[in-house]
Amino acid sequence: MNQKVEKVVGYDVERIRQDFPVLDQQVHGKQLVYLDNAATSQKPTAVIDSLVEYYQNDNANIHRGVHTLSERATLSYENARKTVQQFLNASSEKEIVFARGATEAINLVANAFTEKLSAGDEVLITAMEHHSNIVPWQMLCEKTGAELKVAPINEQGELILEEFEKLISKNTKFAAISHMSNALGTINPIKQMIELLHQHNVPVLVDGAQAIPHISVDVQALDCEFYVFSGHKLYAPTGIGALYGKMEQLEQMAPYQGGGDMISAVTFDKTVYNKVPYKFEAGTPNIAGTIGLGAAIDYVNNIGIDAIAAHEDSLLSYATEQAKRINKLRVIGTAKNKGAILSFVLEGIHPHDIGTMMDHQGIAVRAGHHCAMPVMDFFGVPATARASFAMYNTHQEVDALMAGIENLIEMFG
Ligand code: C6P
Repeated sequence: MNQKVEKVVGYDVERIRQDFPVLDQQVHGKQLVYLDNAATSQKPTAVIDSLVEYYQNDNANIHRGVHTLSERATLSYENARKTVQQFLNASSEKEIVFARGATEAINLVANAFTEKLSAGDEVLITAMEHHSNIVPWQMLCEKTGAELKVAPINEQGELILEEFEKLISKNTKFAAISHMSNALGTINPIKQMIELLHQHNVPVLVDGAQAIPHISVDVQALDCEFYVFSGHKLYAPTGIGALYGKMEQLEQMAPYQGGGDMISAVTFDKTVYNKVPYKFEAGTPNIAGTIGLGAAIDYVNNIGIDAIAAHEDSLLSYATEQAKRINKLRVIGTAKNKGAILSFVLEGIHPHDIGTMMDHQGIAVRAGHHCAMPVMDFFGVPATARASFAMYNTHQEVDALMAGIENLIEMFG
């Protein structure tokens, strides 16, 4: 490894790796190098144990039974809500709604705004959004006659803030912006963007799916109306995520789905809905997943999100420097403010072949459009290969990635 690389003092990555049993395996006869963390991250033993413990000792439905197991399950579930509240620095745990993930949380909000928008209104997004933060707003526009406006990006993959500002008008009734792009790694100046939107009283949803494992989030300081994320990118199980919403917004919003637990009284004539947040949590939720999310946040807090971010920044800088040495490699997404994602293409090799051939060397990267087809169109590529780093990745793994890429280039001539 290049000796000049700066490592974060006191960050014991080898110790952390021991908490992730899945990392200790061979793939195609090679030590696994897992660099697909933006798709989903691996789970520490503490999270896996929390699921086993719940199913072995406490499994019961919540908010329904008076028996001991149900009380224990309810307590653990509601404790996880408090953990999420503190993690986001929301002012109340009632502002945390559990959902399947970022996608469901965005759809929940878009669905509620159907009642509030009409023809002539506009919804503002950016050109770097994931499909999950495009399609629900397109669907909302189709239903209401509103128009979708898209703020452009530059060749580095950064939002052009002046153009974003120009698109905000008295017609703008909602904005949905990503905190960090999954295809480019760009971190948006969301505080500034929210301030600009609030000058026109526009409510904002921040898609934090990629930011949440890397950036310390304070929803009160950001002052956003909504913030969404998926647990599975934050070392928690799949199928669980959260929506933060300001209480005054959530109280005005229609429920997303009807069913058990979201009601306080039902007759055939009329249903009275439950209070926020339960109004938005119809049916038996992902109880184990929610408890796992709480355990994942505890685990991250123990290491410290700032220490994790510093380590990942060091990996990204190192990878970016090393990538410059490879002539046939073009990095897609070179924003000044970037999270731990290296998207790239190789001259003469299709990204899907990169993905497959890297796997044969034990290296897991994602290849494809990353559910961000408009970003691919902008850069004129069908797809990219993407290496994305997490708290347990090492500088040696960056070396393995670069060696893997050089092998490919040699193989393909
Ligand atoms: N991006 C990726 O490999 P869900 O699927 O609901 O957990 O997350 C959706 C989502 C929303 N916004 C952003 C910025 C995202 O990156 C994602 C998920 C994964 O990049 C899967 S496509």
